[in-house]
Parts: sequence; structure tokens; C-alpha cells
Amino acid sequence: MFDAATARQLRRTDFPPDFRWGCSTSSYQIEGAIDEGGRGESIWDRFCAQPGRIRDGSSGAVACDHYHRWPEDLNLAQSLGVNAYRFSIAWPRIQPTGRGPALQAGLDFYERLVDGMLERDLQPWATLYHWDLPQALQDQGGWARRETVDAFVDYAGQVVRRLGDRVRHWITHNEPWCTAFLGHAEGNHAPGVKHFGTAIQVCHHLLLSHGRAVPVIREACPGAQVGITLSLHPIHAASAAPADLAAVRRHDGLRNRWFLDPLHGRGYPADTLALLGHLAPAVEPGDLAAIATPTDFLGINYYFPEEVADAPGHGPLATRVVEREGVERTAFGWEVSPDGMVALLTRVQRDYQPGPIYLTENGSTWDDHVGPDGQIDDPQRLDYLARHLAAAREALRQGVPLRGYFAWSLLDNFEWAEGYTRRFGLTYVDYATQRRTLKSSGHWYARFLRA
Ligand code: IFM
Repeated sequence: MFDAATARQLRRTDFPPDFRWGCSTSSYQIEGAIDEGGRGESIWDRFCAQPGRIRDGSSGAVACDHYHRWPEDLNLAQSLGVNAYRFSIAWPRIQPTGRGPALQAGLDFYERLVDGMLERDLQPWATLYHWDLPQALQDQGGWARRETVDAFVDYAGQVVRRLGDRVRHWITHNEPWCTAFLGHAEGNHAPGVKHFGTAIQVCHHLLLSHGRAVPVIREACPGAQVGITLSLHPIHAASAAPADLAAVRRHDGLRNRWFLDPLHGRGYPADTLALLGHLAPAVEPGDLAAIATPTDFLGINYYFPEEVADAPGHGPLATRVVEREGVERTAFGWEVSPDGMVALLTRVQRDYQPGPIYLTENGSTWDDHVGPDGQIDDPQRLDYLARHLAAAREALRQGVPLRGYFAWSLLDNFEWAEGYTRRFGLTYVDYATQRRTLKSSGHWYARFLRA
């Protein structure tokens, strides 16, 4: 439905005038400078140091050296014409061990960064947790331990008390599904735990820490707009067979409803709880009410749909993600589906009416090549971007209260377990020289935004 040629004709004026346009990054993926400013060790520093964890054996130790080069990076964001910039705060820069008084050097860094955004008319959107837990907290059990909830709420309060006079938009967590399941069930993200029941308990603590942080953020920043960002997927059945259709419901239960339901006051989905049996999370009185604390917006990161089949004996949910034949895929193998974005957004609106929705991430990775002229021509990323913007507009037309779009990512960066082998940036980063070059997709986004 969203062909590239038509999508490339899209205009900014096809969107409401107050629509927010941005790009996103996260601390560990771009900052580098892991030993500066008194920063403590994070779970990703420790994880990357373990042989075999990261595809190219790399780490975020230097990454894009954004810690030193942030003025140039903010200039780049400004040159795109975006009016918002989503970044994350590295907890180990604020509290090296995850507890205690905030480190001034850490707060000073983010204050300079935020001031730099404001000087460039970039509305700051701060994410408090984008996966870089202080290792000292992990040593005590990390997110599997309930005390980490209190530590997060304390950290959030200290950050917002310092930055809340200039940052109004706060996201508590980025993609708690990934923190929980990639980090604690599949084990291919830090901290590398492989225990399904632990992942379920981690989910609960992440959601609880979100809900408990919301009033603390509001108190420290009157007028704050607070939300959480979820990675959500439309899910299709591999066939029309009743068993595959039932698998969709089970998969959706953990992928999507496990987060959306409790955040919207419905508690954990009963069907998923029943499947989990003894692996269900330990929930204390008051937890579900805290998780359901009303927020000001829902952040959605959309990348791809999933197709699932019934898979008896394949874990507690008995489902398996299958690769649909003959579909377009990014270099990561993720299906390209702007229609999926419309389906997801309309579904979330229909089933939950969450209030304002922001697409806080959307983007794609391709094998970029620097041309003889030094330029990076990336028509596939450009088309992905344009077609997903067309999908965003269609969702608006269908009544979804979509208020903004943040492209992932401003820069190529450290793509977690994939190291530097995956480039998601609108800007190419030559890691040897740290030279930044806007790709043709970035030029297109800038033309679109400035038209
Ligand atoms: O790079 C990640 C980001 O940190 C979280 N969302 C998905 C992106 C692409 O994988």
C-alpha cells in the first residue's frame, strides 16, 4: 500500500502543524568515554568484555565519542530540521554504583547537553533507562531484585530535580521487553541471564519502577509530560490453521499485552498468567495500581511485524516466530512493513485509547557504502523512512492520536550484541576518524522537514 515513489512525495504539511519531529539516540550506544566524569561500570561494559558476546568483539567504550563531540552532533540534528531530540541518561554517570548522591560531573554533562539542545531549538526528550544499569546493582541481583525499583526511583528523582527546569518530556524506560527478555531469557543482551522466570520477574520490576517514578518525576518537574516507550509488534499467524491462530494470541500476550494491559489498569493478562503457571511474577499489594498510574503519552518503537506458528514443547507459550517467505527485509532480516505500523497503531488506539502516542523510534539498517565522492547513497533507508512516514500519516487519518515521530537514529552507533556491524543512522559515522557524513536518507529527511 505504501509505495516508495508516492511516499517520497510526502510533505511535512501533510501532518498537523504541531506534530513533533525528532531523532533518537541512547547513551551507551553513542557516548563512549566510559571512564570519564567518574562514571561507574555498566552492565554493558561488563557484558562486552566477555568473549563471544558481541558479534565484532567491540564495546561502547568509544562508540561515537558523543561525550566529547555532542556539540557537533546537536548541530547535525539541528541541520536536519527536527524540533525534538530524544536521548538517554546513563545511570552510571549519575550514580556510579546505582545508589547515593548524584555525581555532579554526570549531571553537569547532561545539563550542558540539554542547554545545547535548547540553544538549537531542539525540544529535549530524556529517557531515564535505555539499558545501561550500573554493574554494582547487577551484582546485587539487578532488575530481578525488588530493591532495584527503589534505586531507580531515587535515581529518577535526582535527575529530574536537576534537569526538570528545562526538560519537560520524560520517558522512564525504553523497551522493557528487551531489557527483560533479551537480557534475562535469551541472554544475548546484558546481563546475559538465560532464565525465563527471571525475565518475567524483571518485567514486573521494570513496570513497577516506571509507575513509582511517575509521581516523583511530576513532583520534581511540575508540568512534566511523562510516558514509557514500548517495543510493540503486530502479530500474524503463519497459517489459517486454528492452532496457529491460537499461537498468535499467546505470543501477543507476552509481546504486547503483558505491558499494555497493566499500564492501562487491567493487570496482567489472565490467559498469559495461566500459561506461565509457577513462572508468574511475584506481585505485592499496590503494585498493579502503581503500574497503572496515568501517564501523559505512550511511546511506541515500531520496527517490524512478527509471524508466529504453534510450536508445542517450545517454551511455556508454545509459539515460534517464523520467517515469512518473499517479503522485503532489512539487512538485519527484519520484515519491512509500513502497513504493520498502521495495523499496530490502530490496534493500540482501538484496544487501549492510551492518549497521545509518539513513535519514539523507527528506522532500518542496511549495508551502507561510502561512494567515491565520499557520499553515502542509501535509497533503501530513505524509502523505509518515507514509507513509514506515509504509514504514520495514514494512522493519523484513521484517527490515531499520533503526535510525533522520532527517527532511529541520528547517528550510526553501537548496535548492542551486533556491535558496529549494523548501521541505523541517518548519519554515517566513520569510527576510525569519527567523521560524520549525512546519508542521502538524512538529506531527504532534512528536505522533507524544511519544505
Ligand atoms: O538500537 C536499538 C535501540 O537501542 C532500541 N530500539 C531498537 C534499536 C535498533 O535495534
